[in-house]
Amino acid sequence: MLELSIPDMSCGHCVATVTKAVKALDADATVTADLASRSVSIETRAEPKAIAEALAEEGYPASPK
Ligand SMILES: [Cu+2]
Repeated sequence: MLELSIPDMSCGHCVATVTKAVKALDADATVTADLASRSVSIETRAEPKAIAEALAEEGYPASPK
């Protein structure tokens, strides 16, 4: 389980974009977002580094919690 802090994730649209970026790497990934704390829990087999790069590319820099 990957726990990331994504400070720029501020609404449902952001969550959708973040989720889509993760699923593009791993269609079977489970993304659980918590807007209040601007964080996500990701269940995936993709490399954490690849996830972080994909999110940064979408405009949502993430850092480990
Ligand atoms: Cu948003």
